[in-house]
Amino acid sequence: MNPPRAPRSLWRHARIASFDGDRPWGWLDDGALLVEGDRIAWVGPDAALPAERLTGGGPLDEIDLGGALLTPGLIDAHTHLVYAGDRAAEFEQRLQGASYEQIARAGGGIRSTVAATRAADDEALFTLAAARARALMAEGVTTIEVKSGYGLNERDEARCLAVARRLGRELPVAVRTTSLGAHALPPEFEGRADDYIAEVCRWLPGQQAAGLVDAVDAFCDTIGFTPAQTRRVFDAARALGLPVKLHAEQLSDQGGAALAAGYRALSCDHLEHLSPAGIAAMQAAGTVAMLLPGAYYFLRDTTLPPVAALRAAGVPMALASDHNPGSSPCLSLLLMLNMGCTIFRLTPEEAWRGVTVHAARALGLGDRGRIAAGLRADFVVWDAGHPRELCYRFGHNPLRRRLFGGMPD
Ligand code: DI6
Ligand code: FE
Repeated sequence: MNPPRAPRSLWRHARIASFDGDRPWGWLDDGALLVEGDRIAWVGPDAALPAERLTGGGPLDEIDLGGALLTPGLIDAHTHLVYAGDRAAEFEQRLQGASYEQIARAGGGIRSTVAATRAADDEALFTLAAARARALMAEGVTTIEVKSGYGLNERDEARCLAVARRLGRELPVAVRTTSLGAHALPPEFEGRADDYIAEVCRWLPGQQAAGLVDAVDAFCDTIGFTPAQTRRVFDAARALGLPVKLHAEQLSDQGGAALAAGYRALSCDHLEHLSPAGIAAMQAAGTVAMLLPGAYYFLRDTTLPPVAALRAAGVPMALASDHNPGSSPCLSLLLMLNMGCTIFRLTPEEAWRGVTVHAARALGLGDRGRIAAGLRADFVVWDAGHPRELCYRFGHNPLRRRLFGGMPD
């Protein structure tokens, strides 16, 4: 049996921010969008709608948007969505003066989430992750990257990746999975980080053979892994033809961004302590800078990522929630639009490109993140007149309709 085809639909009189082409915002003042199946068949000025495209080809559902804003579906290209438990008590400890690093070194932090995740069964993990995914989707997200990294053994890493895959099968959202075994050292490997890295490398072929992994990530930092250990993980990924990305320069400058750029990384993420050499290497490699204002805010960091220098170098910047229980328990990409502007001083258009076209690039996906003929029909209609309004307000969700592959929610 053929899967049900999404109906043909024609969306008229929209203000469209397409992020396609050279115009600011890819702006169309009175635009129209024709959807056929799961693809955008045509987009352009409403007055230029080609009549011959509208006849034949089956029934056409026509919707007059009356000047409402239409944008690409949002892409959250850095999340740790699959885990159990929470870290509210750790939050309280931090309020009393303990630092994120001190808590991690004392065996709390990521390790406490690992214990809770290992103890949860598949169904519980799925239920928790699905609720988080739905919260993101309610704000217009249509593609989510999901990392492992709270299993930290062969079985539990594979379980977490399988839960992420299941999200993509059972919810109307696209999921890209990233294997992050090199997130933290599990307690059973205390003092044996090199042995643990050998394990992480050993798991990758099996994860790939099971169809569980689209990319490989690591946490290169003083409380994570060294550049040499990161290199071993990346060599294992490269041997399998898997793209890499890196949690780089979050708490200190380890030269991780330049290292990752040497492997043509899709993205380097966090980057608060990024050096000029790191920027130059990312620029040369075409690596996306993934900015995560939620973690910066929640850890009360004081070193800003070098946004002006990234901009001057022409490094594409993406924005993501970094949803995780320790450093960014945030389920709002709209809030990241606001924080990207207020805290990181992105322009509203940069912030928007960060959750659309540049986020797609950070996932290696050329078929989404813009409104253009031939791309996936993942788009959102907002009760707003201009996308800058969504950067300006916060704690406000003006979503009217979300379309995933041409199918309305
Ligand atoms: N950096 C982060 O901000 C998250 N992971 C990482 O490498 C935090 C993960 C956690 O604290 O649970
Ligand atoms: Fe992260």
